[in-house]
Amino acid sequence: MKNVNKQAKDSENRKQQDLEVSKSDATGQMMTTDQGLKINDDTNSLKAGERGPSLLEDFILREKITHFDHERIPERIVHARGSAAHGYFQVYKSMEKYTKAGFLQDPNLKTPVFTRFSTVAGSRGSTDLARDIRGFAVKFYTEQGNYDLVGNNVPVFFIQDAMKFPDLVHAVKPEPNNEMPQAASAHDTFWDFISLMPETMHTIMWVMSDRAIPRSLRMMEGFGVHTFRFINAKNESHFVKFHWKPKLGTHAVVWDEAQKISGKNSDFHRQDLWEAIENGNYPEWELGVQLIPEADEHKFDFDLLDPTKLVPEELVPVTLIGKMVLNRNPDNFFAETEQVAFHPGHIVPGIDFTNDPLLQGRLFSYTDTQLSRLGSPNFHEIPINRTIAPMHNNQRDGHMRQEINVGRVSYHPNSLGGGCPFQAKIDEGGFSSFNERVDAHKVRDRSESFSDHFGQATLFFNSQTQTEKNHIINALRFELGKLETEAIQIRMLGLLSQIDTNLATKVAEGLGLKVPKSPEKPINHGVGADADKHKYEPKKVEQSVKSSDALSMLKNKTLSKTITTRQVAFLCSEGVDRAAINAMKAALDKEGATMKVIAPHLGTIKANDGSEVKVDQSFLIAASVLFDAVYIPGGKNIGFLASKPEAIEFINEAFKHCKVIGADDAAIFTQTNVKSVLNVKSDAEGIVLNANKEDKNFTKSFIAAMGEHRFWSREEKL
Ligand code: HDE
Repeated sequence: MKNVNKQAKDSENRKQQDLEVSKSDATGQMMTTDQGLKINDDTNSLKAGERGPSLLEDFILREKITHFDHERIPERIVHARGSAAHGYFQVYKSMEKYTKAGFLQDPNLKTPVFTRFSTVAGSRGSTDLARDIRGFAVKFYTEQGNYDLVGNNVPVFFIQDAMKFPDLVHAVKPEPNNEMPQAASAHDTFWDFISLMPETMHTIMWVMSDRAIPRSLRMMEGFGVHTFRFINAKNESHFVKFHWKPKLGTHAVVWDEAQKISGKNSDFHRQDLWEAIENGNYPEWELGVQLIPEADEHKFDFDLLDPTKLVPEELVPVTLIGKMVLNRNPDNFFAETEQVAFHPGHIVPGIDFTNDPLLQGRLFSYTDTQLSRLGSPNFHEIPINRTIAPMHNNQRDGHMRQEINVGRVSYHPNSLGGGCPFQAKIDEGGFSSFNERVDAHKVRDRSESFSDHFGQATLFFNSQTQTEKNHIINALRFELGKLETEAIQIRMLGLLSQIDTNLATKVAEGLGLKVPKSPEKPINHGVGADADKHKYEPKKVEQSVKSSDALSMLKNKTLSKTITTRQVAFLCSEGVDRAAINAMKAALDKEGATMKVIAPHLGTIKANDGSEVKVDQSFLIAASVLFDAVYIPGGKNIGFLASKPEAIEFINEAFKHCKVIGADDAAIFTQTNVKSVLNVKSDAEGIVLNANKEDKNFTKSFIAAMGEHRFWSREEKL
């Protein structure tokens, strides 16, 4: 057993060892120029006299400034804002029946991975909490070469054909005349495009749901989106949909919180991921697959090649086949997170593409974009991108080539180099594309089987709890409410009425408009002007599955009750009950949750027993939106906090966002001087009281309530 573990550990470390050779550590070293010349003065430039002009001769100044002048590279055209971590993937049991992919065979093999999460629309410095899809890109450094699973946290995409991707991105990015708004879809150009492209409706439902404002990158699902293929050693194909299921469950914040977090800490997600890994709370996901035999391709109400559709788990269950653990932060953001280059076309034998027209376009785009972003076809040599598999071919030269290819041969076939490098036979691991029969006319067209634009949008909406439906309605009211052009709002109401009449009516109420009686007939603008319009008329196909729990975060079994890594704010001031702090802290520690003492000032405060309590954050810095729950320990504390507007605001906000509030003394909610300013109903759900310190189960009750995460009944009452 020991040997097996060692083998797993060794395989996990292979990429780390590979990166080691490129690391530079200046500890204990002298400063030099790029040429290795030791520098004697890094503060003063070379001048003609103390007060004279700088000399062109100053090669040290020139080198330093020139390097600085060229430090920036173009940010990613989409997914510019991202955070990443290293880790490993391990399969639970051999998947040999379905795929020959090497990393999916041996449960003792740990394949190194580098995973980058991102928002789509914002720039590199934009807020983490934008309403947006999140990228979920995993690079597996397998022994057969790099495999990239470049997915999102939403299982479907806006458009069906790569041809419309530049239009979609132009529409959502800041408007070109004034570069506004940043990292936001709530503006006219986005909704103008969306309202003219009914195929976007299903994904719009997801983006308007709380999936688009995750609580943490560690608490969101991932999806491969497209249908891919698994190919086994007998060359048999199964269609496959990939899922990542987070061990901590799938959780979100609410929109009001998201906007406030953006102001308080725009690195909220990045910091959360970084700190979790630094503290040894390694985030984990299970990889799930939906497998569909080749023969069942046409069995569904939708086309498997259509990326605006998902396969309901009621029709094809998700089988969990392995796990990914992220356990190491990058050493250098630029070298790793910024320079990593993902590409859905990086595959290994055993995995292959389908003819999904969105995927097909992506296969071109990703290498192409690296050429302008990273500047050279040699981007595969950048340490974070290089494979741990042996790499030999006849590609040569180009900007910044690192490899020194020896010998005189750089072509194939050759006899001078003994025919090397050899082509690999299939049984030697050589890749060959799935032998799919394609027999067709060349057409610029789209299949009629892609025409259902509303069926699964309705399925998604119908699958949500009332709370989730309300959040979707409010998100649409917010987004559409920001538009300047009424015609776009009305067009959107027309489309929403095809999904659900109540949804459209509720959104219309918020906008002060009426749902159009005879909405403009949606036209699929994605197809050619002289095409047979009837064929392309968007349809609604009744789905055989009417409601799917897996699509709702609140019904979903992945909504785990664990409170590990959750953050609790302890609101304290002079005279606070020390024993109460200790008891709650100990109980939270046991659950892996963390606490911070929030008080009127930094430094320390005196507890009721005379001891000093260290303050983590003052009210000036802390905010309720940065915490999952609030605890108000007893003592003299209570009277003081009740008169402190910042504390009242803290508690009110936690209540508004349906979070757990625990207090040792009900007085905080009932004192006459605060009653008028405190919006908390002390008998509401999720308010846990330890009146007169009599409740021995208080900490237990508080933790159990935290496991429910939010008490939505309060929101409905508000
Ligand atoms: Fe991307 N996408 N994409 N995309 N995408 C990029 O590649 C593109 C799509 C996704 O962390 C770019 O290296 C086209 C779907 C992620 O580095 C670019 C189309 C899905 C990331 C590009 C799509 C994704 C990208 C920009 C439609 C989910 C970030 C920088 C045909 C399955 C990867 C880069 C990272 C990044 C093109 C649609 C996921 C321009 C043309 C669908 C997670 O190549």
